[in-house]
Amino acid sequence: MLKKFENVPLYVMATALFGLKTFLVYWLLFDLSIENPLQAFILFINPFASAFFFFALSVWLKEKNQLRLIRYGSLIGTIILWANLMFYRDYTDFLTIPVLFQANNAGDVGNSIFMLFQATDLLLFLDVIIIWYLSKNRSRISVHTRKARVLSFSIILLVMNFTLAEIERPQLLQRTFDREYLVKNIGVFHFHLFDIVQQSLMRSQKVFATEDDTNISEIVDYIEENVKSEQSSELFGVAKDKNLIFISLESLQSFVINNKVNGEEVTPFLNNLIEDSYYFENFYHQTAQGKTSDSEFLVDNSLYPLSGGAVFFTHGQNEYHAIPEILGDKGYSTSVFHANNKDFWNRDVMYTSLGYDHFFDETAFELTEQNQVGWGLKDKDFFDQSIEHLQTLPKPFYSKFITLTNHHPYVLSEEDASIEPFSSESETLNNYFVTARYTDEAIEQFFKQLKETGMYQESIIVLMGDHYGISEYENDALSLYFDKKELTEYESMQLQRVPFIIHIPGEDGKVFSDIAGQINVKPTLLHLLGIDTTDEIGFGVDLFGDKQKEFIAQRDGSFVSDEYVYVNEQCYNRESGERLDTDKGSFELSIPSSPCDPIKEKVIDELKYSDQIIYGDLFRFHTF
Ligand code: GP9
Ligand code: MN
Repeated sequence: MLKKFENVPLYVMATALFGLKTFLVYWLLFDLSIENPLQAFILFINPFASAFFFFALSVWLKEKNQLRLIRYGSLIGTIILWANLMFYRDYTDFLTIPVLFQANNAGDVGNSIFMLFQATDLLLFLDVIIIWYLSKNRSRISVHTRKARVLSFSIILLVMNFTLAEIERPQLLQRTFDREYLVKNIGVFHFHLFDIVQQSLMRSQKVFATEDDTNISEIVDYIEENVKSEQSSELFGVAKDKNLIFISLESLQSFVINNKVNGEEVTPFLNNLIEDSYYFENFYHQTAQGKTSDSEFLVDNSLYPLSGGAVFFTHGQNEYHAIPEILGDKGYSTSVFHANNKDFWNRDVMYTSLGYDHFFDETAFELTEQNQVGWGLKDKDFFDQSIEHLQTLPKPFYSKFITLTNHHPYVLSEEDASIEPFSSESETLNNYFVTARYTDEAIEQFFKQLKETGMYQESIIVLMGDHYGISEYENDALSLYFDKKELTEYESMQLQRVPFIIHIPGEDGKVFSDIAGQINVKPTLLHLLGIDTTDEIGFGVDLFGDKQKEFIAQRDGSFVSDEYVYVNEQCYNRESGERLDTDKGSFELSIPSSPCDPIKEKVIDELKYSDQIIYGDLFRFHTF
């Protein structure tokens, strides 16, 4: 029987053994959640695809080097896998370059490695021993005449793996999400390669920014001239020494506010709350691929997220001067509540850089079969379980709560649903209203509990939609909901409005109609708490101040100003939605101009300055 395998080339044997071992480790030793058959299939093929890609390279080498590549490749590969496994046992996370090179972390890792070693780990090296043994049999070391064929096959396998991964998670590599997704989809080895490439790109950009040639002073001048206002608002200090409770509303768009579905209000509690709160009806999200994490970044820093990827991932270890750090210096305790993996969006790392004292992640909550839906803990259970933790925090506190139930694909069990779904072709839109209502009820319950525990009176409560929930793919269904023939790009831009509500117990409510966006949250909130921001470097203004921003920029360069909406290189009148560009169909050689052009230039400049701060990690050179 064994005879049959005697002439199987060594690189094929190595692929089979190493691939199978890696798959078994993924399956049995890492706790990777597999949600559907496609994910299971990808998890199965990716270890073989990457092992084959590596071992098949040996066919290009001379006999001696073939042996070396396969022997040492399997040994080193196993050590990498094993190191990840030990790290995982302690951190439920995978190794990354920053983790390895961060001095304090490396110490931790080194220490714990001995404690995390298990005797059975030695079994991981079984295939290495077999490969070394097999490699003694010379007949397996074939001199190949079909090198190109082997190479093409290994590339096909790899492309198949990446294509399936892309189908499973569109934009997997650009958006990165969390390390678990990457490992599940492309395997731990390609994840490391990806990490190395990404980190080196970032590092090289940072290295070129040195103290001497940084243009931080140019940026400061720009901000002084174009962003900052002379006077601070009348409301400066109204919430001095109060707790700041910030609620990030998952995927909630403004169009559900004061709106109905099947004759019922979608968000009755928020509609009511707005009556005695400050409500900004023309407030836009400004996020890009980093979704929730981008909105968190905007809020805490008043800097723009990046045009590609999530800044939480790519620049999680930069120097920042964010709200939690500023409030921490003023004696606040600072925390985040969010019932998801701590490393989703690299939050665990970024929150430390931003200066949060504590992150109540998934492990701080009790999860059961009944209290989870979709992405995890249901919002009502989330707030209910959070209250106890909140009561233990030293006051004053700044605590951010990130809801989850109103997240695509908007699933909810019937007993939790209090309204009927909309009826259209889009299940996404239909159910969106139902989960939005559920979150509305969860917030109502949270307010009740805040009042019962006496925390309500001592706090200001800020609620903000993080980003859109209904994408342009659902435009047909949306136009049915709005009773319109179709939705233009102008209208899609207007749909990027998200609710922003500031509730100060005891203060009357007011609706603000000026254009506003997430970039303005930081100075607005700090001023309410009576904290001076003259020295801050950011691109937002106090929404209660005398001078408002001329434009609210989107990451792709589109924007909204008082008069215009500029989207996809078209200029529209903001009131009427009428297109204002000169006719592009004319044969004249003049460059088409539009009234949006002057603002367009400013938007480009401002985004560029924000990017420079992040890419160069410029706050390293600045004392606040
Ligand atoms: C994940 C949650 C949702 O923890 O914040 O992320 P999103 O997909 O909306 O960015
Ligand atoms: Mn989100």
